Amino acid sequence: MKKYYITTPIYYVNDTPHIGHAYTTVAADVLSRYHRLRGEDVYFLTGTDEHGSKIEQAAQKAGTSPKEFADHISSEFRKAWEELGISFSGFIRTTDPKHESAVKSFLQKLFDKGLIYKGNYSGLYCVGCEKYLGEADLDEQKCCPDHKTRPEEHSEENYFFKLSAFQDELLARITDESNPGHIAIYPVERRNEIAGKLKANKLEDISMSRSDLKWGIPLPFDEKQTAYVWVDALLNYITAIGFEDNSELFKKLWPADCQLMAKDILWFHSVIWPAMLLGAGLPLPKKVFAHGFFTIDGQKMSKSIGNVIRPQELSAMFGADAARYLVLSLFPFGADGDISWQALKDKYNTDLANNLGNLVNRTLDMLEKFSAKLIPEPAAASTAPACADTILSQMGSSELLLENLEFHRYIAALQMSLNSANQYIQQTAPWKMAKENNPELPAVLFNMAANLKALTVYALPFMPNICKSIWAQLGESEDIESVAREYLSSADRNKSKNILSPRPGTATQKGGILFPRLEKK
Ligand code: ME8
Repeated sequence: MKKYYITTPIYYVNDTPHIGHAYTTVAADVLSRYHRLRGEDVYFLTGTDEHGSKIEQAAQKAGTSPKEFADHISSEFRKAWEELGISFSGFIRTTDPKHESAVKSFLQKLFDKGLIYKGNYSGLYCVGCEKYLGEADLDEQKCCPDHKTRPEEHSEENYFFKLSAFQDELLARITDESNPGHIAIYPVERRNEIAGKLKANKLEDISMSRSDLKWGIPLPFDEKQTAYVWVDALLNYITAIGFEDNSELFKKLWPADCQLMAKDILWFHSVIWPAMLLGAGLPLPKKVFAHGFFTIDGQKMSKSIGNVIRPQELSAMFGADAARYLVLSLFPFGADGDISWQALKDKYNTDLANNLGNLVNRTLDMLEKFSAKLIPEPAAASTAPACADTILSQMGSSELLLENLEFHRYIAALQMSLNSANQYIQQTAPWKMAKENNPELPAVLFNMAANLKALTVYALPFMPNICKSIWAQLGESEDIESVAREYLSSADRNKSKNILSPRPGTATQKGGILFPRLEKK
């Protein structure tokens, strides 16, 4: 069985989750669900990043200990992911003793190899970014442009990681696709940016410990210092799956197949992380994908502006499944974009309330009216055109879009197929056929049910609960996931498409409105 190991960043616990975190996590979930349906052995890791100055300061402000603070916010992330139907396999916290111990063994390994050495560092540290900034990174007010705060002067004796030793190897692994240890960075423009930086500038060694910060993992070779929060955090991708014991899970899963994040932290994932792995003699992730950063109503999302959107608010407004679909539908995954409540509502009304909601409604309505709620027998010699086959083949070729993380285009393809299913009803006009006692009516009603079933298979990774409910309305007693997996993982889909065919005689059960229309205001 092919394995698929996918990760999200582990999120800082200085604040509760927002739509940015949900964006990456939902994307990872959709991919996980799709790969599971393809019959792959999927492991999906997410979690929380709990050490460092940022968390220490947030806890202090809240008048509690960093651990208590982290416990609370980490559980908020878990809750938010549960609400959004995130099907993670593992949830790592960097305060897990297993993680702490594995970080120590990894760092000891690098130290023993002479890749970590003691030195003096002085620089400007931005707590918001949890990194040192150079003078050139600051704005005119000498502030961090992202956090609008003045970085703190730090001058201390600490440990350095020999990042500079890996410059050539990194460049080769990033740019040469024929290299067996190639790390594919996507989108390609970002790959070029990273490669350009590696070509143009000499990599400098990085400070990898802090002498004045207690809230971190003590270094195994100098207990007075703690590991730099990014070094600690990046290691989660291997500590969570049993790196320290070289477990069966670790041997099976590593290297990761897909690591997701936004462009803000691509340098850490495409340069520092691979260098750490090279240092330890481990393979590099196969693919690193940095999606864009979005603004809300044209502005950076921030608590002080008051425009932060929380996942719970999205679920309350649209329902969890629709929220999952909507966040991935507005702009291409690799690009920057703008989000607004209005754009989300408009998309909800067009794609879900009008297109999908209507299709479900009309299909179930007509089965009730013209077929006594039963899936009819399609006449053997029917001449009614079948549309489900076209949907299956169109969506089948769109799967590549999903594999390439082009959610936005995949969603557009799904909408096209929904349109054709709605047009099918318009063109065949079952209400007229009923009036005219047209003998093809049962075949048309059967086809309508078949279209809907085909579409749910392809909407399933985005809207698992809605699709389950549509199946229940169609009277399907079999689990949609098992049936969809049987179809999508079969070697010959033409042969296996019968398993998606509605069964005549099944009693349907019209449910309530799936997507109530939202008014403009
Ligand atoms: O950076 N647009 O954690 P973090 C799109 N702990 N995505 C966004 C976003 C936005 N406006 N805001 C946040 C950290 N994200 C580290 C990671 S990993 C070893 C350590 C998403 O809580 C996006 O995935 O600041 C981004 O990379 C991540 O949240 C940053 O989360």
